[in-house]
Amino acid sequence: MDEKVLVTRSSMPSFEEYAEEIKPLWETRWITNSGVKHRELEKELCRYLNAENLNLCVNGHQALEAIIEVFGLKGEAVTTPFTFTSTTNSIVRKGLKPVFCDIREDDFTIDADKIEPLITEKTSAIIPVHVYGNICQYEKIQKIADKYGLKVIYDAAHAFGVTVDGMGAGSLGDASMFSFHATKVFHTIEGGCAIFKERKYYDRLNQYKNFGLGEDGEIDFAGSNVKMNEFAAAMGLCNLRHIEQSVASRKRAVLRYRENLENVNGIKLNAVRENVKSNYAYFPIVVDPEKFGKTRDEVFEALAKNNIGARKYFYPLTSQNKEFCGAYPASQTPVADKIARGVLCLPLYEGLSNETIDRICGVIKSL
Ligand code: T4K
Repeated sequence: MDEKVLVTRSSMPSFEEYAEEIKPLWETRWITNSGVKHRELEKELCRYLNAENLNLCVNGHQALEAIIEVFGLKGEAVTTPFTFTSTTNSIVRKGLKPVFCDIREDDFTIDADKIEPLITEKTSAIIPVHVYGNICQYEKIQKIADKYGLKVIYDAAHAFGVTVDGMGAGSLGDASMFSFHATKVFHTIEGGCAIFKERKYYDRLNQYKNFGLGEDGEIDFAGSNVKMNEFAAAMGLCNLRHIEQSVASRKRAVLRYRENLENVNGIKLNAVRENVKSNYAYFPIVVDPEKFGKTRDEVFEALAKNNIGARKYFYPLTSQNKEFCGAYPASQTPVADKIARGVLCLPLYEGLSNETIDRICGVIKSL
């Protein structure tokens, strides 16, 4: 049996590099609460992403909840059901009602042309997702938000380092959340950040992520604990030194996949946009059973039999989460429903060899 291939594999610095980075922590014993590594990583990330007001958090999910909290949002948020459940969970956990909007057929992001009819007097935000690093129709979304006075918060968990029209993904909307989870293009083991358009929210999150503690030692509001620790920040500093090489390796892998699968009838690939610089975070395919002759699940099973761990990111739709008790029939978002039934993310990570990619594609083509 061939060696097992998983959907992704964490990029790692050398053990020596990481050991060197964390060595000073044994001298200072300052290992959390906005220490030296935390401050350095914030600065380095601002430089790399050409961003301001970037606030490190314990993970991406908590960063998203924190953004909703510091904006003081209430009521309803228009969002996508085609995402990891974190997006929807954040909305629900912060006491808002998610209102699910359909997605676009070619890049799987929220369909901006379908947002406006979903807005009511209770709507306070639009929370789209740059799914797989595909950038949403940001100009159309902003226009709608401006017209109705809504906040725009991007779930940019997949969009680290992605640029659109020469701008970093983090410069869009009122705020963006990035995930630095172990499975992401850039990681801090667990971690994430919020990037705000306005400085005052960066300051507010600083306080929120440390229990609401003010400079005078008083608790100004009931904050939480969303701080990134020094070992995580140190991992980020190491990984950031190698990010270009890591993305280049992913790019090579994606081009190899495309060469293999571009002309297979019934297999649809992610749309490529001229104005977007990708980070090659995921390699989704969408199986059309009528044209391909097999269902997505049959492709998944065939890969599994060959020790290849593809994943059904993102199936089922988050609107089908049990807590909603069927309140959002999938037929209300028909494109999202169709894509979720056909999508499969193939293995993709730094160092994935061309031979392995050919083997994966060989299994698919043999069907
Ligand atoms: N919004 C979106 C759109 C997201 O995709 C996510 C996270 C978030 C928000 C929330 O951000 P965070 O709070 O996580 O920062 C994974 C990740 O846990 C999750 O971060 C990610 N999205 C989601 C898409 O995938 P699982 O349950 O599929 O991961 P798991 O443990 O099955 O790992 C997948 C593969 O990754 C493994 O087969 C091997 C590899 N792996 C995994 C781990 C944990 C490694 O190589 N190293 C590791 O340490 O959720």
